[in-house]
Amino acid sequence: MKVDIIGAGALGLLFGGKLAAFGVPVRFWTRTPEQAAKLKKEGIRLAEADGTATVVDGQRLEAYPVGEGSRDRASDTAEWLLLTTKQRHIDANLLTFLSRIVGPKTKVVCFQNGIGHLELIGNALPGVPLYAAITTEGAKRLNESSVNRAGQGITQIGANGGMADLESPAESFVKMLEKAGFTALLSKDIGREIYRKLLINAAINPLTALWRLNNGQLLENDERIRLLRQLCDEGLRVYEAYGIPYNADMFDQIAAVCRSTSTNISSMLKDVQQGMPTEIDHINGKLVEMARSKGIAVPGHEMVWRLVRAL
Ligand code: KPL
Repeated sequence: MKVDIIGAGALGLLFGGKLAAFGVPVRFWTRTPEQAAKLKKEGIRLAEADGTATVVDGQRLEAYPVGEGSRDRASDTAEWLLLTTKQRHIDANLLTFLSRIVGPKTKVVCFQNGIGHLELIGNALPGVPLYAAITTEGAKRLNESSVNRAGQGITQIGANGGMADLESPAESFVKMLEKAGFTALLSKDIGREIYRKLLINAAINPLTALWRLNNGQLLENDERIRLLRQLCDEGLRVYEAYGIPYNADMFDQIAAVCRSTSTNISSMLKDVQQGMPTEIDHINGKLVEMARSKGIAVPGHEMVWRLVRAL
């Protein structure tokens, strides 16, 4: 069962590295030729949260820059394609590239935060089975070929649109992830998980990025908690208007994520610190878009969206 990993950031290296260590043939598609060469030369160094480390020999990996030789390799298609890039890298070039490397047996799993990408990919790859992955794995890329697993999380995989006939292949993928050392499960309602994660990210990420705080510090004073709650309540009003199901304890879930990842910095703060564009448009921007088209006021999301864009 060959696996393509598109995007060798923290998540790509973690999933690709552990699958390769377990013996799955893994092919990385990187953003730069330099990273592909480094992975081939040095392999992947993967440190677990308990301090143990594994090195996956580069000889056992395939690695190419995105775009290179995709036509030649079209006959050698993977069964699973894990899209582990950030949303902002899903552009016309990447979509064209994906349409060239998928084969008749390829199934695509999207690991992005936010919403909007599944529609883009679904339109670019008609007929290709599409899954979403929601993961709480914490990983930190140390350099182009090494990654630290900050903490073991849970990865939920579900078919986009919840199509029942896509469940049985997903079961075998989930089993493969489990054998490779992940806690994974099949979700029959991944849409609900996507929106749950969207609101967690829409509340935590912009506030940590604007105030330069780690996730746990959001709970350290009443003013921060009040804003966190405001973002949560506004988001739930949007979900109500669209009939998107949510649990009544959504704010408690957000607070629980702040506590369980208290010393972590959010991916948005990380992007800001590295001077990279953030995912604000795909997270709060999408919520604002949804709210506007139903005439719902979401002043908190409007404000953080503008402020983070201006950073
Ligand atoms: O997913 C996250 C992110 O940083 O993007 C959270 C859950 C907020 C953890 O940091």
